[in-house]
Amino acid sequence: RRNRVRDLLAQDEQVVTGWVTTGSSYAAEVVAHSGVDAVTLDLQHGMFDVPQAIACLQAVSTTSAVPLVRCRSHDAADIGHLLDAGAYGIICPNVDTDEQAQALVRACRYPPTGRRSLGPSRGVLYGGADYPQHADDTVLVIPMIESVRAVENLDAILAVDGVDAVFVGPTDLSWDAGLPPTSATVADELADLLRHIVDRARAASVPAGIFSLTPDQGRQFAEWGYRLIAPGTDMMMLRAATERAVAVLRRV
Ligand code: 3PY
Ligand code: MG
Repeated sequence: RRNRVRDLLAQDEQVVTGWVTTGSSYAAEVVAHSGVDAVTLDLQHGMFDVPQAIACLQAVSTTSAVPLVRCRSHDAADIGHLLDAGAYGIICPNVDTDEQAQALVRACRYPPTGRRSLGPSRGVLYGGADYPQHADDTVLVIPMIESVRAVENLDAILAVDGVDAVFVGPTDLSWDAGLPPTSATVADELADLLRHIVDRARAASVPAGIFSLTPDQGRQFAEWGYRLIAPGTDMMMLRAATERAVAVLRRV
C-alpha cells in the first residue's frame, strides 16, 4: 500500500494530521473519518500505551487516513515494534543531532540501510504481502526539531540520508529557548525560529511539519511553508467544544 502522505509531501501539498492523545480506538476512528490525510497517535504525551496504540492503528486502517505514530523514546526496539504494528511513519521527539537522526533512520530501515529486524506482524496486513520489499521506501522517518541544539544542528539533521521530513514541536522549542510556552499567539522570537527552520528545510528540499495549538495558527504556519500540520489534539478539541457549549448554555 502506498503512503499517501509521502506522495503529498513530495508534491509540496499540504497534509493535515489528526492528533490522538486519548488512546481510544473509537476516537482515532472518528478523527480518521474527519477529512484528515493522516492520524498521528501520540505515545509521548498521549495518556495511553502500546496495546491501545495497536487498537488505534487498526481503527485508522479502516479508512484512507495514513497512520502515523509519535514514539516515546529513541529506542530502536520500541520504534521497530511500532512499525511492525503498522505505523506508516514515525515522528520521533527530541532529535538534537545528526547522529541521533542517523540512529532513527537505522531503527526504521531494513538492512543494509538500517538495523530494523524483519517481522512486520501487522505491517503486512496494512501494507500488503510485499511490505518487506517496499517498507523502506514507504515508511516516513520524521525527526522532531524542538530544542535550540536541534536548530543549531538543523542543516546536518536535514542532510541525513533517509530523513523524509522534520516536524517542529513549538512548545518544547519555545521552552528550551527560554521563551514562554506557545499559546494561540506566537511570540516574535519564536516566530523567527519557526520561520528559520522551515526556510532551511525548504532550502534542503526536506518537507517540514509542525504542531499547532489552533487551526488558525496552523494556517499561519502553512503560509510560512510548513506542509505537515497538526491542528491540535483530540482532547484540545473535545475540551474547546465542550467549553463553548457550556458557555452558550450558561448564558441562557
Ligand atoms: C511540542 O510542541 O513540543 C510538541 O511536541 C507538539 O506536540
Ligand atoms: Mg514536544
